[in-house]
Amino acid sequence: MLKHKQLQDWIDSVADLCQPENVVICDGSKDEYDRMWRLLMDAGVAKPLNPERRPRSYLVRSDPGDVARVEDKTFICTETKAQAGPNNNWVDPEDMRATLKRLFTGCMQGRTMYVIPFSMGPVGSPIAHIGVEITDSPYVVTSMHIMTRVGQAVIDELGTDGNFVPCIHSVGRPLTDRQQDVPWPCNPENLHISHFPDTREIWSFGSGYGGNALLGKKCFALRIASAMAKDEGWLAEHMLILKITSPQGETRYIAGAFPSACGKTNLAMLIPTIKGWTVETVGDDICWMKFGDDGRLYAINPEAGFFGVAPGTSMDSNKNAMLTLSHDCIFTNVAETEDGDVWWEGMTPEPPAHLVDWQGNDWTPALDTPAAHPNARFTVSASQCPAIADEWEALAGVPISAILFGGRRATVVPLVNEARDWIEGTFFGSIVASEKTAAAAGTIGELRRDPMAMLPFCGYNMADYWSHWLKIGEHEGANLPNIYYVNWFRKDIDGHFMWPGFGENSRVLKWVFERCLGAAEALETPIGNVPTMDAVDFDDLDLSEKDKAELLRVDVDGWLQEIPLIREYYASFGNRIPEALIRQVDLLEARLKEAQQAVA
Ligand code: SAT
Ligand code: MN
Repeated sequence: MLKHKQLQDWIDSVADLCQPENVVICDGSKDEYDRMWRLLMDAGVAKPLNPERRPRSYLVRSDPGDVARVEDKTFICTETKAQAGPNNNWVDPEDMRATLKRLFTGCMQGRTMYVIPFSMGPVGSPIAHIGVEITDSPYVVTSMHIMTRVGQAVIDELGTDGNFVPCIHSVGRPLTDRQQDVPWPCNPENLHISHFPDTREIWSFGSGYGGNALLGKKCFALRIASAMAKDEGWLAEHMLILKITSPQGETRYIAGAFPSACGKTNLAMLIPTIKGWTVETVGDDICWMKFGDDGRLYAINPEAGFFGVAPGTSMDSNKNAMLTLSHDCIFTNVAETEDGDVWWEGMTPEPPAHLVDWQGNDWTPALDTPAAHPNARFTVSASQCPAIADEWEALAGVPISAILFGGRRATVVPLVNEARDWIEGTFFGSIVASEKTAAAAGTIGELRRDPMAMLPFCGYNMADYWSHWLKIGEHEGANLPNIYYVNWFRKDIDGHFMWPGFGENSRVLKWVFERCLGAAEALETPIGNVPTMDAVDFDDLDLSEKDKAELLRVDVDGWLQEIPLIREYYASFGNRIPEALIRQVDLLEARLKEAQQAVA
């Protein structure tokens, strides 16, 4: 019996509903972790990797029908459809409860129900929050051990009446009549990833993979937490957190939101190419920020591990990640080498001559299928990262000096520009987009908007979320971070990337850092403050003067072409769109027209 009556009652009620064979309260111990792996190996879903190459590491192959987050089966169940907004799939809470009751009744028959008390953020931090995940998947237990803080310390922190977010997960495959289990049980036909932001509940059915099943991550730390943050006056964001230190030993913390496939993990673990500067990692995916007494925003990484995309990760693209993965790591859906190690596309310039692919079949480079699934993942403790900052578990969090927003833009958007104030910064965040197609010169590719990189992760109406951002800006005594829009992905007319990216992005971080100290030069332009040519450290870079100028150019015509697209996008949110953002578009348009006339 737990001391926390509400927790015990909830566990009992879920057990009554799901009818597991037995119930285990997880303690987060090494022993428990090893026990889960023995179960997974017996089930034939996991195998240990060669201990001489990857000590204490495992390879897991999921069902080929369960390989990624499924956004069209992800639901936000608020009282009204408008509260969920056009950015979410809404289902009436009563209807969803009826569906879930049907699905979850008896769904754990023949299985063990694991109860995982976990903390998002260091236990005892005022910025952290606690959840309890119930699951019938031992793979989820092992992953939660790495991705969150699990165990008795969390139960102690909860005391007799502490708050927790209840997270219920089932793979949705009861084992009735001693039926033989499959290696990776799942139920894709009945997939439901359901959130109830008002009552702060998560119910996930049918998938064992990633964010569908590790409910602390996108479900809690973003969708539910964004709703909590709105009510309580803080921010739950899809952002990396990094620490940058100058040659003089001055330190600043920067957060950054980027849509997927923009190199967020690489930026979080970047190795600067400019002399004397260092970058360290605080977090690679999620950032919770609350106001400190000094009016600054203090951030924690609520996670304890990295759940990163393996393909494309190499000693060139992200050395720190590669070193992090050298031991005590879970690999899911990567390829296996002949000597019992792992491989994925992009890890080495040439693939090995023979592999076993992510589905367990023989693979050679002659085949035109990928050896690793494109969404193959590593799961690894953040503490193993050679670049992890000492204060990554600081209870008070770290004070954020700058926030970066960025998408993949072949055109229009310069390397970096700075918002004049928080409102303009919120505006920048709201219009973040990536171009779907590599645009030809002079045209804009089709834009996929991903405001604040939160489109799949905001647990309520995006327009209300922008209002919340604006409200944060009005916080009494606030001393807010500067906000920047960055773009590493500009292309020239021949379609080549103009900016080398990766470690060279440290040059932009340096300018941002110096701006925060009031040191670096900028020109006030229609789109905000853009660095002067001399203000960015381009030393020793193989870039022509023309390219440098182009990277920093304010493309007045291009921006003017975007104005109607922004208006159209805002209009899709109806009258919930904050006035202040419409005003930003008006002001931007007026400034651009003025600039256009000045040239003409
Ligand atoms: O599977 S996760 O949602 O955790 C990862 C991602 O899609 O970004
Ligand atoms: Mn993410």
